[in-house]
Amino acid sequence: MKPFNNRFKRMFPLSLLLLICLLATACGGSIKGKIPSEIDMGSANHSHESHSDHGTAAANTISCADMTAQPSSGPVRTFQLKAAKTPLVLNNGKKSEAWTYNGSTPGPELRVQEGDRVVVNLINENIDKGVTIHWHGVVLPCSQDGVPGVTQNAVWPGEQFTYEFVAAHPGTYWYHSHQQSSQQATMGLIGRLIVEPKKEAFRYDRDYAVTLQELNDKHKLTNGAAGGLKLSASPGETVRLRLINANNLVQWMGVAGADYKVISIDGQDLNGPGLIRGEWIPIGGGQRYDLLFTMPDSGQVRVYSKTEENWSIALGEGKVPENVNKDAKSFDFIAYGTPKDDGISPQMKFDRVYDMVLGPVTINGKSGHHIPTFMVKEGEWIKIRLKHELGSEHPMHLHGHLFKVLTKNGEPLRGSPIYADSILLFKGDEYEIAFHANNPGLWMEHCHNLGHAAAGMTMMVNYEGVSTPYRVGSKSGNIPD
Ligand SMILES: [Cu+2]
Repeated sequence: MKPFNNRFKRMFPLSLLLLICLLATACGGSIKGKIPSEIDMGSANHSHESHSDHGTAAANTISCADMTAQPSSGPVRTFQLKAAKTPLVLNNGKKSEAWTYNGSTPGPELRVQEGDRVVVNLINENIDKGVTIHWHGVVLPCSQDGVPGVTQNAVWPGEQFTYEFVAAHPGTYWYHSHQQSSQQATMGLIGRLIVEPKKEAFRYDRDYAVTLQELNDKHKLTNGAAGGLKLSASPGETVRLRLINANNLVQWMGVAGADYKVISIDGQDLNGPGLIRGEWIPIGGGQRYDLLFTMPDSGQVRVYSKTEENWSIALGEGKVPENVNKDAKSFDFIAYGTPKDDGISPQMKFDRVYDMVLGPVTINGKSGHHIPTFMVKEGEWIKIRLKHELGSEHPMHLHGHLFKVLTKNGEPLRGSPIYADSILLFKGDEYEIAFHANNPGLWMEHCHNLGHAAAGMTMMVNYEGVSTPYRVGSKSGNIPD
């Protein structure tokens, strides 16, 4: 915690910043109000409205719509998700408007095995503005990514769309509508996707996945429950707790009553994670952290947010453990776990290097479709240097790939390799990340504070030679914030 006078000195710039953010958000709103009629997100420069032949792929390109799941030999798991307006009565008796998949928010937890072929039939019953499903963090073919106006058209009331992909990477994922997602995720169109591994790297007796969400900007829910969640666990049992932050803002999560390990970030296992005592874990919007701990003899472990007492999970019965020290340090993966050489290093040669300079709601000083696309070619190694210059936290999320974190604030990572689909930047932070361009398509990269995304903090990483028949804009109604 900063001394008070220090905090006081920061008040003025802070309020100024707040004003800038409010103005930027308001401008974002009006940009959205005047959204261009038709934008081709598949072109290298989509700063101007497209006048190309609608629906035809340009010469010598492959359409994203034709990039579908390869044949696979694993079992097929079929689900149906129906999006509908649902008046909810929460467990605390309060009523809330909600938009749900299958009548609840979060929607059903989909649990599959690594290698399974996942088939999900989405039906839109009555969400007027259209819906999609984006499989957050899952590496899948372009046509299955659920981005309206890029990989498909929004699914309108009475329509349906079937998603199909192979769950190749085990881990903790989630799904949400990517049509006007800042509104639709908040209204409840979210759910969990857990891909269980064929061979488990860690041993545990209990496996729980928990979604933190703020429904309708009012109700802080933990797996849909207001006022916290209770889960069973007995002394001596080992628990894997998969935390999913489906909220826009960073949550600082603490574990009271047990030492713990961070075994996975964004669904990707860490190598040789060590025991942690205290420490607040900053989980950015859209990010997932899996924790592993053994239940103490005293009976209870409490995992909870530093700032929101309703985001709290009590595991087991017995004596309530002492809280984590409010001033305890933050978890940092820079030196956590054991190094493992995978051949990807800050020193290696990259085919292309791109910069992303983040402002309050801008990338490289620009907004939305005016942000120049990062073009890549299949087979290349790409490095992105991110720098957060101004504004609140930005959890930057890349679709269709897992990237590796190379450096943080100029220093190479010294612990476990970190692979992720999002990187959380606080003001002043700099990261270098790298990915192999091995999944041709048209991929969004955006802030997962979805309010920031709606205000323009969203851009494209496009492969050369890939086009889309779909269009973003007022004409199609596809609005993929
Ligand atoms: Cu942001």
